[in-house]
Amino acid sequence: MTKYNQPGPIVAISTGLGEKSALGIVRVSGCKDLSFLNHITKKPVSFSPAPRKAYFSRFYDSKNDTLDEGLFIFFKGPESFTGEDTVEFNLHGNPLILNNFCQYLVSEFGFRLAEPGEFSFRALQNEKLNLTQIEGLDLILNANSGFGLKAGTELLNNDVFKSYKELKSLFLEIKMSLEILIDFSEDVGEEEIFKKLDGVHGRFSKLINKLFNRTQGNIEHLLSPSVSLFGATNAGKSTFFNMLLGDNRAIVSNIHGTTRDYISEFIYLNGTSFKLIDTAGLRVTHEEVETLGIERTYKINEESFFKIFVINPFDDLVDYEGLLFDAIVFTHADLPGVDKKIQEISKTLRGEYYLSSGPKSGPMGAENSGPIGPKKNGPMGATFSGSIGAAFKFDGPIGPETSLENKIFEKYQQLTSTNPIAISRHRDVITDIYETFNEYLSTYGETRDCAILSSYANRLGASLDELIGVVSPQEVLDSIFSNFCIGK
Ligand SMILES: Nc1nc2c(ncn2[C@@H]2O[C@H](COP(=O)(O)OP(=O)(O)OP(=O)(O)O)[C@@H](O)[C@H]2O)c(=O)[nH]1
Ligand SMILES: [Mg+2]
Repeated sequence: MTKYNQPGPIVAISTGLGEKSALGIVRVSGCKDLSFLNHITKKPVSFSPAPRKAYFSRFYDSKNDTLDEGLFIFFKGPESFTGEDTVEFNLHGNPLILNNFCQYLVSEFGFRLAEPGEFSFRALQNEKLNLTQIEGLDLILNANSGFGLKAGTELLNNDVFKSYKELKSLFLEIKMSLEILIDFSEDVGEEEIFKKLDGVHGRFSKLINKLFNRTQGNIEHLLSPSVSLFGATNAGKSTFFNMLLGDNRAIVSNIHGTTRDYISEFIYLNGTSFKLIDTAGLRVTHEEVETLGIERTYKINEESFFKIFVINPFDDLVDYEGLLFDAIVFTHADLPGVDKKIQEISKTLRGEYYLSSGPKSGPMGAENSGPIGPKKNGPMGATFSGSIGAAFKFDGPIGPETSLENKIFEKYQQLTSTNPIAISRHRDVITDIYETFNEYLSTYGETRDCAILSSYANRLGASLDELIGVVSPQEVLDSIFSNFCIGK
């Protein structure tokens, strides 16, 4: 964090730098006066911009050449994002213009190019935002899913923070009661204090249990949910990938091992973006590069949010030990005899399946992937993940209840319905508080030893301060701010 601790004026491009765009924003903060603005706009020394008012101007360099023209808005500290005097310039979005503009301020007026997240760091330092809000901002800026956006907004709006503060104030009541118990129990009466403690414990338990429940489940998957296709070589994964994408993105051929490295593209299902991943086909190989590709397939399978096992029903079924799946897609459904083949496989492989009949079949859905065979075993229940290794049991065929798209979205909704806590730092500290509090409670129930209870209370206090962001270890701050983009 030392790199952020240098005061002085900073400048950065605050909009995306990836592509040329109509507009781009350059932001400066911490300028000691606005004389630089008079220079670059050629306005008289007497000109002083009113805060929060947009001015149109041309911007000049020292040789009187035009850098660009656009709007500028002055925000007087502390009424600004960083809490310092800030100016935002709305320029044309060509990165060349934006970079030249920044470089000019650096070379002529003593600005420094901001580090990633440095504007937000100053906002934290000047108490414009608390640490939880900064983390929310980070989520909003980097979210790849509706869940990430919603969770980020909740943090930025301080909704979660309110629960943390409530937990802290309940803790202070506990701590206070313990101190009275140690120092003044004779004056107040032990029974009276225990009665009060019982009540606060109940309220603390209720709140920490509620928060702890929101830390459960595989939440990391929800921030950037991916849908992966895996299976044997030539199963038809790349064909199916292209079909879902509506584009011939992946190479398809009848040569085994065509896809050697994974390929990913974003697809949108019911307004949420999912990363669709086509992987290297699985087979026994001694070829070095293909082996590396297959290792990646296993890793992707482990990390994916929704895993689709793609099977050509005319091939022998292979038991891929350790791989998991949420649904099966049988390809080659356009070929005669496919029903019989699927019936045979369904005797050994259990899971919900969908049919794909190559590129001719159009998008999948209930119409062209209806159930085949008797649905005598019904759906596999709420968690329909299976293990390929463990799945070779006779359970009879189970057809899909709904389209594959809905199935993916259903799983997504199921996991987000508990309103999980998106930030792993919060989940870790909440778990720590939950565990320490339960240890504290059992000591309270067994011995009521004030010395031990106080030591638990001290631990709880430290964790609560960490949760609220009063004390944030250096590495936590470093990891939060290094994740930010430049100009934020
Ligand atoms: N008739 C028919 N042919 C298909 C279907 N799906 C794939 N194929 C053919 O099967 C062959 C293999 O398809 P790919 O999509 O490349 O298979 P893959 O699973 O990606 O294979 P690898 O990349 O080697 O792992 C190609 O010749 C495809 O045209 C299908 O549903 N019906
Ligand atoms: Mg392929």
